[in-house]
Amino acid sequence: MMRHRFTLLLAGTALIAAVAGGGCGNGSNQTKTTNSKPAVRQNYAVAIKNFAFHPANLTVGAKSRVTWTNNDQGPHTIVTTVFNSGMLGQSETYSYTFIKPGTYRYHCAIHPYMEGVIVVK
Ligand SMILES: [Cu+2]
Repeated sequence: MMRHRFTLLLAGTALIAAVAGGGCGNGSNQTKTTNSKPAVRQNYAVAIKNFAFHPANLTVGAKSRVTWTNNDQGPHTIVTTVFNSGMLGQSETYSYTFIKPGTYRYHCAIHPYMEGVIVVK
């Protein structure tokens, strides 16, 4: 009679290559940048129409993405201290994800009287 022997591969001694750091005491000044691609929690839209932002005042939570759409024929821009959309032609959009809470006032560089504010909570 033939006996089938089942060989159990016991992975008991997985070789964990413990690459021991050379023990160079470099202190703990490493800065971790793990928020390069934050997850967007919510999306908001701001329309640009008749030389105004609609809504001009918008309150969002942190990590919200706001998308501006230019519904005018002429170009507009959205300029804040943290970003500049550049020229937006008709039907063009610009999106920005707000990470840090704060009050972000913006305007159109071409028409400075066009103003808006995003409050990030
Ligand atoms: Cu404008």
